[in-house]
Amino acid sequence: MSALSAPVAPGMVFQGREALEDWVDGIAALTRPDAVVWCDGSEAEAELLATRMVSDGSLIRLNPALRPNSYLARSDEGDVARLEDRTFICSRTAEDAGPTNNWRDPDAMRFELTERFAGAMRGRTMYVLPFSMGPVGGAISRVGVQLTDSPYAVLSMRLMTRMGEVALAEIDGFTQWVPAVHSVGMPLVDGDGNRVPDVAWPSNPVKIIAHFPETREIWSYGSGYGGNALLAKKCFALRIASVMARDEGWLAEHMLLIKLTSPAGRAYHVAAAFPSACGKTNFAMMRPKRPGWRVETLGDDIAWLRQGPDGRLRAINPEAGFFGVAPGTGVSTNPAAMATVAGDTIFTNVALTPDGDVWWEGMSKTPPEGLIDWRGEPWSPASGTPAAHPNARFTVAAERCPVLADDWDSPDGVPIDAIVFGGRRAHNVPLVTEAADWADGVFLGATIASEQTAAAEGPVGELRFDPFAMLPFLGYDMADHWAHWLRIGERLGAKAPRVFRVNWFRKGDDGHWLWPGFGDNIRVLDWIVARLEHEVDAVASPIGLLPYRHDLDLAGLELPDADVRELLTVDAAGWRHECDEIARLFARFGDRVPRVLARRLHQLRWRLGSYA
Ligand code: GTP
Ligand code: SPV
Ligand code: MN
Repeated sequence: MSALSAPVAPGMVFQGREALEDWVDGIAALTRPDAVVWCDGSEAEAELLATRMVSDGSLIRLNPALRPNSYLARSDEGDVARLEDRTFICSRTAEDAGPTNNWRDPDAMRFELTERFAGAMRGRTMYVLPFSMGPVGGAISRVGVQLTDSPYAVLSMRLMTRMGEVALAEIDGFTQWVPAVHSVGMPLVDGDGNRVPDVAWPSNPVKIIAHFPETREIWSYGSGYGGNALLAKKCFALRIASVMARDEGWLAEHMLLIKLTSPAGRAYHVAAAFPSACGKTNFAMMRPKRPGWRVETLGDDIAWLRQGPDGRLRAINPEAGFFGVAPGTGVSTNPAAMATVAGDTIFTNVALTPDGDVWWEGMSKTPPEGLIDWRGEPWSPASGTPAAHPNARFTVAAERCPVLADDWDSPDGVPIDAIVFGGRRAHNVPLVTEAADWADGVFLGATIASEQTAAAEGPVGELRFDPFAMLPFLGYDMADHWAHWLRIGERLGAKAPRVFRVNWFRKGDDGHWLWPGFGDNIRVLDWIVARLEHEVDAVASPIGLLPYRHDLDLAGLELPDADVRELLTVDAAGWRHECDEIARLFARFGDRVPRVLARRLHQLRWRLGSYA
């Protein structure tokens, strides 16, 4: 096997149709599938694949009367989330990947991948998935091609991207495309050449998600789940795209995108970065609890932003679907998401009801009787485990969303009025603050911290810094990313969007949420719009501009006075401690930290020193 040379030599250019065909042939020669199928992205093709998966037991067809054209997949228990310690950035130098990424020497990684992928697809079909990130032919859009031996990945990529003929037609003689190779790492032929039976969720105990920033390549082995397998998403649209964006002067960010219309009838576009499982999908589909406001969805996870010819920052959602967290999603918290997943949806790792529908924690107060849990076992509340995996997800096309904005696939994107940073913070971070200027905004983004969630393997609840909500998703050095943001701001000048920080997750000492969240978050957007329109003043504090209490619409909430005070005040002692943590974060990057940010930290400490 090792006699096979790596099919992709460093320096190879992934450009044009002929190179694409050569590359597909080369990967097929390495991985040795039984067949190679170029996917056209059609309905008929998807139906055929799904039907085949239902008959081989890798998908469960849900009751068409309750959940038309929808399926349930159950993953292997060892393959339920992104694996950050198996995700690698293989830039030429370790310095370029930075201290927060797992760096691997590209030649060593290429050698390992060649060994692992040799014969990895034996007995399976290799699917060729051309896809466009962003509206086909759009100014900010890019194309990629994923090769995969997972039909689940094919069905998901068809929902998540503009996949198939439309994207292939974009690849002419000059088009550069991003190559992405994916195998679940479980060939159906053993070492002696004998066929082995398939399993419902093939995967390999060894998992590698590798990125080569210089050649823009993605190689993923051993996992079929989410961001590990749908390579257009985090691998391309964030890790590889962030490197392209650095080199070309734009931004690829872990951000939702909304169109917000005020009671006055004015429309604004807002981009917001929150770490994984911290509320982007909910924010993106918010049903405002205050009259006259409207929130419409453009994207729920990733935004590509670029300065337009008019000098303003414009953004697109490069994706075409949602891969959303199921638990916690219900008609009271996110009715738009519930309507979106009413049909044409793939559910993964949720529970199954006796009548063939799905259920998860938070969908309703009391679980239906006779549930089968995400592992396929009978379940009751007495089981003591969740019925749906905490990182159970739905995969569905954006077009199904009842509150999708009409300009969601505008080829030139939408102009951004405000950027919002957030995280899951039980303490310290107020409900909302505004950055004094762009550099302050970059400081807010750089110092996002959040309690860890189930979206990745790791200790849930532990506080960690997640700068720009990009810690697991940036393809280069994090401090260089901050410098890049500062440069973008210089170029935008007076046309730069205003920057805010929010926190929906503040808790009281007894553990209750101080803020109702969800549709009531519109009250915070209301204040943000009032600031954009210069309608209200703000209180200067060491950590940013805070709302005057009387400028926040709290009508009908009946929040205890003490809770409101806690949501809007700055605890100097807590922030002095936070400064120590930020200093430790900055120290990890040495002198790559932009001087402006180091100076802001210094100033923050001084201001806190004299703050009661
Ligand atoms: P990824 O897809 O992993 O990037 O996640 P996301 O950022 O889109 O998070 P999502 O909107 O799916 O929310 C994750 C969890 O946070 C769910 O369980 C939600 O119920 C919960 N959540 C979202 N918004 C709020 C809020 O305003 N308040 C509270 N308390 N919880 C929220
Ligand atoms: C996240 O973890 O931020 C997700 C899910 O959006 S995944 O696609 O698995 O990365
Ligand atoms: Mn995400």
